[in-house]
Amino acid sequence: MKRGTILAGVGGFYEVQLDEGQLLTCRLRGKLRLSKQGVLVGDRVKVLLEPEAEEGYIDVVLERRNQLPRPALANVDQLVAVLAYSEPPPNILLLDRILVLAEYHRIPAAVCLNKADLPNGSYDALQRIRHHAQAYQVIPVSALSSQGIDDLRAQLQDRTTALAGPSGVGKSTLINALIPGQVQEVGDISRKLRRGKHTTRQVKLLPLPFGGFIADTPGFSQLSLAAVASAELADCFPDMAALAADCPFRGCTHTKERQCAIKDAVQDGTLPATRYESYLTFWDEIQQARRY
Ligand SMILES: Nc1nc2c(ncn2[C@@H]2O[C@H](COP(=O)(O)OP(=O)(O)OP(=O)(O)O)[C@@H](O)[C@H]2O)c(=O)[nH]1
Ligand SMILES: [Mg+2]
Ligand SMILES: [Zn+2]
Repeated sequence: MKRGTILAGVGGFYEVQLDEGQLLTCRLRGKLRLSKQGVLVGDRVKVLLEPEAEEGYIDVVLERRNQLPRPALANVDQLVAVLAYSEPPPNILLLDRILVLAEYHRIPAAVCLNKADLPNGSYDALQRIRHHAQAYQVIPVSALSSQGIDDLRAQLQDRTTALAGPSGVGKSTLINALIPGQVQEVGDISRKLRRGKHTTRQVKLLPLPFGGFIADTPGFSQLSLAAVASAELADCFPDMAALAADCPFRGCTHTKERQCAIKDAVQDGTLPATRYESYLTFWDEIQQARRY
């Protein structure tokens, strides 16, 4: 039996890359077909090989380290939130939604700011994102000019990464830049924004030529935070969680309390006001979701 990673699955067939590098089409053994556990892209599996054939059977799914919902993806080492300097301009609330979901699923996160080749406009997007996302590494790149691509490559090497971000920021273009010969569908931005839809749909892990895997996760950023309990929300903001220890009230929600270390930190500039605004927005969203 050999070990491998599930790269994709369609209609009962799974594409598996064996640890030796070989690609196989596999079906599930009967007992797995019936199990509730299911099989996800990213799962580490043991495969039975048909002699002489390029097909196999998935016999065992090894224990998952973690699991992202919709798109269902297992064993993710990091989530990289992709934004653009402009076209579209950075959406801070959406960035925080991705970062909170990563924290909630206990997956390390980083930020990639793409389209560094575009003129910077009236404000410095990189400086603003670096200030806002202090707790995270921010990597400026351009998929078109290859600026910063080496830094991104170093961040991705030998890890399984899920890219998340709004439509049009250049996720597919970045993947094409990282994997020579790979042709991800790249969308015409104006057409896409009008449709409000993502060009990329199915979850698929792509092997990186320098080691590791990458997946595009379209739609991830539209996920709701309803599953997050209000009390857990502050823990999903690592920069806030560190400060919350100084709140005088136990179980402080950092919303209506008169004395609150988080509010003090916003006042004295330790915590970016934009981060706190995202917290309040998500807090309300979670409260609303509870009501139904
Ligand atoms: N100027 C510039 N344009 C870029 C860059 N990267 C991507 N684009 C353009 O941005 C548009 C959208 O790129 P995509 O790669 O399709 O964006 P995406 O994030 O995959 O979008 P969805 O698949 O809809 O989620 C295309 O017209 C790309 O050519 C970049 O670094 N600089
Ligand atoms: Mg795409
Ligand atoms: Zn507080």
